[in-house]
Formats: sequence, structure tokens, C-alpha cells
Amino acid sequence: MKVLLYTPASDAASWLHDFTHALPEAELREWQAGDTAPADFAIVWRPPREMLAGRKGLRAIFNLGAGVDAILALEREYPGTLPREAQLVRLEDTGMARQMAEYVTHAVLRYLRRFDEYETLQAERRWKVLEPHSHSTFTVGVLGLGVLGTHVARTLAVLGLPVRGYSRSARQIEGVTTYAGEANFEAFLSGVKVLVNLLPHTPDTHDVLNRRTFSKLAQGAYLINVARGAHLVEQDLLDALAQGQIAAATLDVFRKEPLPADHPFWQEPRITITPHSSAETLREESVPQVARKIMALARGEPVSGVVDIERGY
Ligand code: NDP
Ligand code: OXD
Repeated sequence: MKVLLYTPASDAASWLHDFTHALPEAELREWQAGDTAPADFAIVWRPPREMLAGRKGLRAIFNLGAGVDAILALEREYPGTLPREAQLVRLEDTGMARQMAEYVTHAVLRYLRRFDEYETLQAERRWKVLEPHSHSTFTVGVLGLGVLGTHVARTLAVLGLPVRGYSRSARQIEGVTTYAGEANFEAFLSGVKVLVNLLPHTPDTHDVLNRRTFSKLAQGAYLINVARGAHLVEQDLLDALAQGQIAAATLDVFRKEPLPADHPFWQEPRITITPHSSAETLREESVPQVARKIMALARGEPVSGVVDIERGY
């Protein structure tokens, strides 16, 4: 069994080392430009088109992340890049759900308890008690109830906050009021105080965080975007902040990453920025998951986490 690996990350050698140990019977090699030799499986993160285009005999491509938007964007731009017979398999959780829940809970509690405003007061050396937000109206709406969104919604519900969730198909999560499908999008948004985005980026969800979406939220709402930068219409967020429709935002992902030094978001004190670090791909959890699935496919067994290419996630 031949396995190709490609990741632009600086720890590519460690990935190769760990996969070699996890798949002792496989022949692993790091893909280099010009390598068209046969392979049964590919393990990739943001692969160049030449690695996959025209490749025959590949049974599955494992994406070293939860989001498959980058690899599907290649296929949309250059149809036929993904070998038809190869399944595309995304990472499922591998420690990301816990990290996401920590990140989002921190941001929600920071706004609930007004720590963001206390930080400003401290910088001004001002001693002032702020009226707390009401727990019962501090409704958190989670966009996307997949592997990550479900865990985040459940974690927030444990805090006793009113939590809503939105997905394409109907979902039931204890302690969470769920909404499904476009027809229920406005009902989901109506009165939400903190909007958390955990949707995949697809043609259907592109630009979903826009002026119209913000206008349906509670006045002075908060935005937490941990999914993809292309979900957010950046100027609409700046306008909503200027108008007070959005009080503050925590952003982990951006249209252009790294966020350029001259980007207006850096100048906006109500925007908190982190460098796409809300949930990292953990090698120690990802390698065993991918290795288990490769062995299952090699035995002719089905695996979970297969991407529906048409649907886009
Ligand atoms: P999943 O594929 O497991 O879940 C996606 C969810 O979004 C599902 O509930 C799905 O609905 C819903 N959804 C998809 N399209 C629509 C739509 N058009 N309308 C309504 N709901 C929709 O993804 P994960 O939870 O694993 O990950 C979510 C995203 O988080 C990833 O795609 C990635 O972009 C991002 N991410 C960001 C990271 C970071 O570090 N910032 C790290 C990891 C992931 P249904 O349940 O009906 O299918
Ligand atoms: C992912 C990411 O999609 O890290 O896994 O963004």
C-alpha cells in the first residue's frame, strides 16, 4: 500500500514520521513536485493542484483539517482535479471540538461579564462597576451543528444560557433550541445576542455574515467567527460596529490570512483578533484517526467523515 503525504506546515517531517509508525505496512512518501508515481491514498492539507490532477488509482484523499473548502475550491476552479474514484475524507473532531468549545466559551463569558469593557476601563485607570448583562436574554446562536457546532452548543447550554442552533437538516440537542433550513433562518437569528459561526464555507454559506444577518440580531449583539473568513462581509461588520448594531466581535479567521498589517480590523478596538488558532489540528489525535481509516478502507470497510462533494462539506 502506497501513501502520499503533503502539507505546507513546517512540521511535515514529523507528520511523515508519525504516519510511518502508525502504518508500518505502508510505503509512505512526501509528495514532491513532479511525483506522478502510483499511490493508493493521499494525506493532504492545502495540496497543490499538480499533486492530484490526473492521478489514477487513488482510493481516498484524507484532508488534514475539518474544513474542505480549500481543496473543493481547487476542484471548482479546475474541474477534474479530484480523481473521481477517490473519496475525500475530512478530520472528525481529533481534539478540535474541545478546543473550539474552550475558545467560544471564553469569548461568550468575556462579553457576558463585560470583561472587554473592563479591559478598556483598566487601560484608562477608571474604577467603574458596569451593570451585568441579563443571563436570560443573553441568547447564543450557533450557526452549524456539525461535529464542532454541536459540541460548542452543548457546552454553552451547560452554563445555563439560552442556546439556539442552526443547521441544514433537523437536529436535536438537549438544552438547545434548534432550527433547520433557510425558511427558519430569520427565526433563528431573531433576538440572538451572540452569534457564533461554525458553518463550513460552501457556495451556499459564502458571505452569510452580512448586513442583513446582523440586522436580525438583538441590538448591540456580539459576533464570534471561528469558521472561515469568506463567511464575513468585512465592510458590513465595520458598518454594524459603527452603528452599534454589533457591539464587538471576536474573529479567528479572515478572507486573507495572515491578516495584512494595514487591514482596518487591526485599528478597531472592538474587534478581538486571533491568528486562525481557535482549534488546531493535533498530530497526536489526527494520525491515529487517519491511519485507522486507511486500514479500514484497505480491508474494504466503509469509513465516516466522507465529504459530499456536491454539498460542499
Ligand atoms: P461539519 O461538516 O461537521 O458540520 C457542518 C454543519 O453546518 C452541519 O450542521 C451542517 O448542517 C451545517 N450546514 C452546512 N451548510 C449549511 C447551510 N447552507 N445552511 C445551514 N446549515 C448548514 O463541520 P465541523 O463542525 O467539523 O466544522 C465546521 C467548520 O469549522 C469547518 O468547515 C471549518 O471551516 C471550520 N473550522 C475552523 C477551525 C479554526 O481553527 N478556526 C478549525 C476547524 C474547523 P447538517 O447538520 O444539516 O449537515
Ligand atoms: C480546519 C482548520 O478546517 O484548521 O481544520 O481550519
